[in-house]
Amino acid sequence: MPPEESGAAPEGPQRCGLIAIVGRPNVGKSTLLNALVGQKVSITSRKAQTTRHRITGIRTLGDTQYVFVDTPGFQTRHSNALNRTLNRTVLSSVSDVDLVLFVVEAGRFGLDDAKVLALIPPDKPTVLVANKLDKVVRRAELAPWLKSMQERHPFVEFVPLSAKRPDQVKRLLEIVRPYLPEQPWWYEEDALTDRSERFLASEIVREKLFRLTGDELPYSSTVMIEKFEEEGRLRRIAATIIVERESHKAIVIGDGGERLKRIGTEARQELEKLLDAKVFLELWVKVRSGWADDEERLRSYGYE
Ligand SMILES: Nc1nc2c(ncn2[C@@H]2O[C@H](COP(=O)(O)OP(=O)(O)OP(=O)(O)O)[C@@H](O)[C@H]2O)c(=O)[nH]1
Ligand SMILES: [Mg+2]
Repeated sequence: MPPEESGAAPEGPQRCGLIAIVGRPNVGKSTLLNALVGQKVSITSRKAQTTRHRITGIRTLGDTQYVFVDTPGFQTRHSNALNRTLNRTVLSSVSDVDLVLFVVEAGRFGLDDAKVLALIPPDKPTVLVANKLDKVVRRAELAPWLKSMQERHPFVEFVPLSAKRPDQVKRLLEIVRPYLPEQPWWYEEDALTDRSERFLASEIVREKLFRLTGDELPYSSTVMIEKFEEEGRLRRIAATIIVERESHKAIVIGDGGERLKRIGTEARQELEKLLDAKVFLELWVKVRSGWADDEERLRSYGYE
């Protein structure tokens, strides 16, 4: 598309590239993605293993279109079919990108981090993003830690930041830009994600489920959209929350249905903002034991 038609800066050619965001669970990859895109496209929570899918987030600034790929935190602890699937997603994301953002918590590098780093080919340009800088109390210890990180991998840049600080995230965008090749943009200038509204709906319900059940509910719960109907600016959505045990079902429903109601209300409010539409949301809870270790079922639930 010629620049004059796409609204790009007319002076030069367009830049566009793929950037993978990888790291162990819970380091803040999805929070960073949302900050880089400037909109929530990937769900986040205190629970490890929140992200289950490869999610694309797009940001177009000046002549550059950044196409970020959020990935599930790489799993090393349990080997069930779900985790094997998540790990395949991470591996396939790293192979064909222009740049990798390897995310760790500032000042920390454990075995889980090392296992992920070992998967990144040394010749793939990789930026070390030391996130959660706001939580580092002893700033003086950060310089020697960064130096030790230099010895672990040929990183092309070192960026300590907090994903919750927009000014610091903007700097990261500037650092990334030169690594993206000159080529025409792949998406419309205002595109935010390649995911469908239906997918976003299931993710938002899953986020509220995770956030409102705290540590009581094991991570192996999922959400299936049974109905997604568009009538002008109205969306009629029915979703089923799938859990592994009767006891989990009771947790999700809560006393007198209170918790399920809250999950529904919070998900609906957020979806109305995200989709810019009125939303009717129906929620159901079903028990299906062993789904997280059943390859065939995983595929039917949309895991690649
Ligand atoms: N203090 C602080 N907390 C952060 C920062 N970035 C993320 N968090 C928190 O860290 C937790 C995990 O964030 P996520 O973005 O879901 O982490 P993730 O790496 O995507 O996790 P998985 O998808 O499970 O692999 C959430 O509670 C975030 O609010 C940060 O810069 N500072
Ligand atoms: Mg995530």
